[in-house]
Amino acid sequence: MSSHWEEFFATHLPPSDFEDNRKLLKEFCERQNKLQNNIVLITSGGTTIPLEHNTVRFVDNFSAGTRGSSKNLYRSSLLNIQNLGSASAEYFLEHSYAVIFMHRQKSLEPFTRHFNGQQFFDMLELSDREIGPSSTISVKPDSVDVLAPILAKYKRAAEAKQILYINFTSVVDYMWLLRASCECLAAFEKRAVLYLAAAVSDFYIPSDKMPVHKIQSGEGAPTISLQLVPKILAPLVSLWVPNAFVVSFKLETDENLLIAKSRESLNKYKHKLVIANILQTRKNRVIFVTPTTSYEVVLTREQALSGLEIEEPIVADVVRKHDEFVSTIEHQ
Ligand code: PAZ
Repeated sequence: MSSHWEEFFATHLPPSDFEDNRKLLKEFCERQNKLQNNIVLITSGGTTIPLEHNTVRFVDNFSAGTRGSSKNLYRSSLLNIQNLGSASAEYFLEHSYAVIFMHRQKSLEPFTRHFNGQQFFDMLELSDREIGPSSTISVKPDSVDVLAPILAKYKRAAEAKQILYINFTSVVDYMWLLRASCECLAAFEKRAVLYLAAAVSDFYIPSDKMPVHKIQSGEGAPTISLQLVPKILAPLVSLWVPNAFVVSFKLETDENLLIAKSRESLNKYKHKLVIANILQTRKNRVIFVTPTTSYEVVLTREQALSGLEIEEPIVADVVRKHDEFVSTIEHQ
């Protein structure tokens, strides 16, 4: 009998651009593996579950995508500082990791997350009111200090081909891309970190139970029956990347459940670390839960005002734990 996750893949088609992404992943990983680099897969942003095959309506999971991408260099009005996933990507790059940034389409991305569209335009100056062939665009002198360090880091990562961007929308896209990423990461063995910060739907409507066309309101309020999404950490840890350093995130709204649920997850899937957070305080406080310990990483108000982001100490701690894990294995 096939397991729940095997049945999921057997009954849900991959996204249409799946083969292109698989090729990109393969090329990126082969190159990074030849260079003997450490690598991190960061998942960031929320997954959707469509209510119709021709999707007009869908249910979304909360997540701005900050954790994966962020760097709150300046807490001024110039910068957009939302998103965990995108923040962490910048810090892993600083620790010389190659980064696969697997994110929800249109959620925050590393580097560009610092500027929302209008704020970016406000930093630029146009030479003439009447646009002509000699018109030029420049950065306003008082914005150079803000833009230059981020641009320099972006260019460094791009030129070194140190980061690969892959995007998903639905939970089905996410599952296929996650498995394809793991297929490539397996070769890195202990040098791979999985940093699973995406907010993945727990419930969905299976493909064969979903209407093809838009649900008609004239037919009355629909009764929607959801099923459980397979717990993908189970095959991921035990089969796909058994030698990697796997970190999952746990989001709760009830503080009383946070540690217990994180421990439950560690006991069940046997990965290395759960980073637990509460919805309202996730930008200032997380709890690192390992099989034997739990401790808080907290950002004080002063630190936040001085521009520090919580993802900086989070990533520093994950990197330290990953180093320890690698050296423990080497000494066995
Ligand atoms: O993307 P964001 O910075 O707004 O939020 C990050 C987060 C809360 C989604 C992440 O830290 C997290 O807890 N992810 C796991 C979610 C879950 O338990 O499904």
